[in-house]
Amino acid sequence: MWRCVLSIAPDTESPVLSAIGLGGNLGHPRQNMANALREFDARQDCRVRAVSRLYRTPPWGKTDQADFFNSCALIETQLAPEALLDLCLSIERGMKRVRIERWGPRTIDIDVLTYGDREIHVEGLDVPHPRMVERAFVLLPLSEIAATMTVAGKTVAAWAALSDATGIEVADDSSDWWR
Ligand code: PH2
Ligand code: MG
Ligand code: MG
Repeated sequence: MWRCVLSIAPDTESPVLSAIGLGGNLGHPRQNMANALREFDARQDCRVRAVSRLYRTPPWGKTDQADFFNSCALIETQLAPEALLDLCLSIERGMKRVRIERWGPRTIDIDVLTYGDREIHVEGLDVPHPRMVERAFVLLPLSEIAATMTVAGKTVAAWAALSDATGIEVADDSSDWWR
C-alpha cells in the first residue's frame, strides 16, 4: 500500500506563496510589468494569485531619474527560491534590462521580496528583501495584497504606515491592469 502511495506522489515541492516586487522607469515599464506577470502566470510551476494596483512613484535612492511604475504580486510557485530568482532575472533579460548603475533607470526590475516565511541568504538572493521595509513603493502595493504578512517583526501594513509615501500615486485603479 505504501509503495503504491509513494509511486503516485508528485515529484514536486508543495507550492509556496512568494511576494514579488515589480518596477521600471525606462521604455515601456507598464507593458513590461504586465508582460512579466503574464509570463509567470503562463508557466505550469507558477500561478499569479494576487496583483496590486499600479503605482507611480518618485525615484528612491538615486533621485535624478524619471518616476517609476511599481506593483507587487503574490505568486504561488513550485520553484525553489534560487530557481524563482533565475526566472525573474531571465524575464528581465528578455525585456532588454541592462545593468548600468545601482538604483539607476531600468526597463524592468523583478525582486523576490518574500518566499513563504523562509529566510534565505545565498549568493545574489536575500529574502525577505533587506530594503523592502523602508520602501513605500514596495509597502503600499504589497499592503493591498498581503497586509497581515509579517516581515522583520511587523506586518506589511504596519511598515507601510511608517513609510514615507510622499509623491506616490495610484496610476491604475484596477488590479487587472496587467491582463
Ligand atoms: N527601484 C530601485 C531604486 N529606486 N525607486 C522607485 N520609486 N521604484 C523602484 O522600483 C526603485 C526605486 C532599485 O531596485
Ligand atoms: Mg529592486
Ligand atoms: Mg532587482
